[in-house]
Amino acid sequence: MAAFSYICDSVAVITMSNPPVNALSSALIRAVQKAVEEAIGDFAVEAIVIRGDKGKFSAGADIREFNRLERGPPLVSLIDLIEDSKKPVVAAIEGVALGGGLELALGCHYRIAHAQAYVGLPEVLLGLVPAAGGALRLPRLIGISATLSMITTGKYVQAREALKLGIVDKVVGENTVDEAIQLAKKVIGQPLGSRQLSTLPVQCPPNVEAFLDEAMVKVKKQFRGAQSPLACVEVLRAAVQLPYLEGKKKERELFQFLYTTDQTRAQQYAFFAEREVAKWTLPSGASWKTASPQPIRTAAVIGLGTMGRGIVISLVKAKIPVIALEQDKKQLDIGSKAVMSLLDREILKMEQLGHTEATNSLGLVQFTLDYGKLRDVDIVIEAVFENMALKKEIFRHLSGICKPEAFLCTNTSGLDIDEIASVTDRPQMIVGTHFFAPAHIMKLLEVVRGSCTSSTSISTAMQLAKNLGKIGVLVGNCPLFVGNRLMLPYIQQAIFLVEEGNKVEEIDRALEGFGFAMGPFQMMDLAGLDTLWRCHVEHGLTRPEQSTGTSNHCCGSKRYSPLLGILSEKLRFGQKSGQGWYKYEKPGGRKAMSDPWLHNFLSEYRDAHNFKTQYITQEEIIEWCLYVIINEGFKALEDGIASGPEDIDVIYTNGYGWPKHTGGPMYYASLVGLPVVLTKLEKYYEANPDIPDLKPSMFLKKLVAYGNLPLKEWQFHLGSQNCKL
Ligand code: 3H9
Repeated sequence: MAAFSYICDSVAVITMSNPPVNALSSALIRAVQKAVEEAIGDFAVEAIVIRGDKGKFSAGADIREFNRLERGPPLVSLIDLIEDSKKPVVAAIEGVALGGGLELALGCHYRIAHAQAYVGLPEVLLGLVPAAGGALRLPRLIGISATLSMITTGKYVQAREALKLGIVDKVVGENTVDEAIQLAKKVIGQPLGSRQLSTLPVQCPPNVEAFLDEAMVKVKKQFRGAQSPLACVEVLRAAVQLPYLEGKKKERELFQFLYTTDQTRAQQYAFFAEREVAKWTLPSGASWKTASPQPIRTAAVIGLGTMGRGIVISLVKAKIPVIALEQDKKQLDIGSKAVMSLLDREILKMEQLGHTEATNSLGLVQFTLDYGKLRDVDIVIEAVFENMALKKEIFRHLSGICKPEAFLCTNTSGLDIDEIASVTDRPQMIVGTHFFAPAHIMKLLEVVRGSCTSSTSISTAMQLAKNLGKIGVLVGNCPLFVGNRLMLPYIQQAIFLVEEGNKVEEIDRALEGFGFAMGPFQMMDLAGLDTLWRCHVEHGLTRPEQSTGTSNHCCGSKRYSPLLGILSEKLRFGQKSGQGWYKYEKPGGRKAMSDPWLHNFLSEYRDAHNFKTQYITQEEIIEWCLYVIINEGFKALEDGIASGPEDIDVIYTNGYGWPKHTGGPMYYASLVGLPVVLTKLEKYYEANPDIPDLKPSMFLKKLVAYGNLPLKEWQFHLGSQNCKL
């Protein structure tokens, strides 16, 4: 676990070893503690270097131990032991120093980092606060403001930025441990007082109380409903107001309180779920372990609209050369300008983060009108708008031009992959890659398997997702796949509630209160009402004879609202046209304002169509809107389109703004209790038999019949016979 060896007679090098990320398990902490005590007690040792095995310092506390009763020897006392050592201790940081790993490094007197390493205090992402002195030592080193930004967001900081901030003393390109040993030797015998961070004053801005009050307001708004970012501000307040030892008590109290909450459990579940989804298996037995991804050295993107632009930037950021193709000169000019300006912004951001090589990215994009240039690329990602005929024409063309080994992907939000594959000479190499806008920022990639898609193609697409810094989730091929399939009933339900007299603002407020970054109406305005309407039309979800409102609100026996179409016909597209469900200061504006025109229009619409007004509470709004997502989630599991509840949760928390501190729709359902969800759905469906989305899924009923089973056991009752992956 931890070994120490002598180098040059005087420096003890302690190596932490707990693969794969040297997480600080109880056993590792115990071993490091023993090694440090030995080194301190050994007369032959004059300085100590602590490093991590296999190029990684440490990813912090062992999260797998969080659910166990054994809490092990506290990391805090190990860090205190290091800081109090009279012999200088140097941290040699390679790979990562995160959470408790960085806290341990902050207890060391000096820190040297490899240029590719990064550091951070991501406890907040697990619903916690740093609890081994990180939030107390860091502001003494880099000040309150920089610490606040790091601990409330949990962001990772690249070594060069860490150097600028003052977190590390030196950044090296190679031989980190040798450099650390040299530094350790150099400082032997020097006073360590100024290097013991806990003894230093906190660096504060002039009016620190007002600064923290303001920070609290901002954080509340930014992380709606999440407790841990607020607790992070509280820890910082303690760092400012209290002496170090009392601050430590407060830090412990907050950690212990958070540790027992549902939010922490939900966020830890989300952490492991994000890693589980990479471990896909097909009914044939092929899996992430058996299939080999093919290398992607070059790529092409077809279509430079919003999605295509973001996809090009994603590829460039992953250092993959891209050929970007448009259909005519005018579109190419517009698209290439937009890509270059996005790229400039991204390069600037990357340079500010210390990526000096970022400017080279400019040379990685080539724009063209010529399909012939796509002959040798390893992968093509088509990103034209959602139209089956157009997509088929493009794939037919690609099939004749691209080399036989090239993978052909379609960025579609829900069209049939098999139909697209059917026009090509290589259906086994056709994959759906559903990116989310803005594609260079959003972390989710739905990887859609058509009935012929090979395991190698899946493996390659999943690996590409990882290389792009995204989370790939494998889903089956059904209309709208998983994400949008669950989203549709949510949107429809929200619109039905408006028809019944509830205000768009109230519905948005209720869902934002639940933790969504924006409610359904602001989300529709952002996506574009015309785009959504076109998507409804393309997927056959509208009544063709009725795009304008008449008195009939049924499609067959199903309730149907024409409102999206009516607003689109009135050119109320949302943000882009300056008016939609809200009005905006100008076309393209972002500040949503309540629109009296819409309120009048809706009131006339309700009167004209004899809607009965049914105001409901905020709690009921949440239930009506979210339980249809959950219900559809159970149906997707039943249909074998998603392989497990974790997949749905990862899709929702990473692609649809579902708050991570509730784990995702399926985890949330398990938290509320499946019998409660079922009873409510039954009640709502009974009152609205014309809304089939409220009809409880058979799988949900089956699970409830077994009692309130924990989420981990759902899979067992699902069986694999239905799996469409
Ligand atoms: C903390 O430190 C609290 C303190 O304040 C003190 C309290 C007293 N523990 O992500 P990957 C596993 S809280 C256990 O696929 P990558 C992970 O599950 C902690 N396991 O690789 C996976 O397992 P498997 C604060 C961990 O290269 C494997 O390692 N620290 C931990 O893409 C590979 O992970 C964090 O929040 C852990 N701490 O990324 C750091 N970390 O192979 C969280 C990872 O079985 N970790 N595993 O699926 C990360 O951000 C990324 O994992 C890391 C590597 C960047 C390290």
